[in-house]
Amino acid sequence: MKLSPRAQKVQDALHQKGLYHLRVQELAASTRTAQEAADAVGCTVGQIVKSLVFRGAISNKPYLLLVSGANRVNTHLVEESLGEQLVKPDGDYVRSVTGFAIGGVPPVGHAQHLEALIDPDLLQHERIYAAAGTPFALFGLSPNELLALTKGRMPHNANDLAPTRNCLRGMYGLGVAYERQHIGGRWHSGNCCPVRSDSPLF
Ligand code: 5CA
Repeated sequence: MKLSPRAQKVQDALHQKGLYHLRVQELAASTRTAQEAADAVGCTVGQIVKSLVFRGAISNKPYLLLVSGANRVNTHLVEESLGEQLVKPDGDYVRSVTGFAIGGVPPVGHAQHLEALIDPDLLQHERIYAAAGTPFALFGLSPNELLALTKGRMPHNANDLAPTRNCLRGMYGLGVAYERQHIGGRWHSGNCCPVRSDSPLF
């Protein structure tokens, strides 16, 4: 079926990035909120990628926070990681930097470049779902594809490690951090160790 113009824009952006197998789906049910999106595709809310736009108070630049639908952003910790305070912008700002209205903001295909930060909790799922331009559109992808599409970085631990061996600690509930290593373009499982049960930034 023919996609609506906003959803088609996201599909085109996926094609431009060479990910031809990723397909935007327009649904009859609302995907405006993470819970509605999860209900519409039949996944858990943690598998929904929230695409949240913030503005740097000093740099004035927009940041894209890609957050699991199960989590809330700890803005103080993100501010510490970025080195500047964040302002939650209004809908007009979100539309001007992304080209999309709140409720349908996708992780790709924006009007301008947005530096992206990714919630490590998204990496624990095989398949995740992100908004695709409208409050009725989504596309499914793997966490690695989200990393590749957005060039997003994990806002903790990943920074100071060599690019060929990026380690990160995703939080896997029950106070256990599961260490993974990114080697040669693939994620490898590492050791399990007990740590704080709250995710550092999200
Ligand atoms: N389609 C769904 C699931 S992918 C979606 O877009 N969810 S979302 O979480 O990425 O986008 C909605 C988010 O936009 C809300 O969580 C909230 O952080 C933000 N938002 C909602 N209303 C406003 C507003 N008036 N001003 C600024 N941000 C808002």
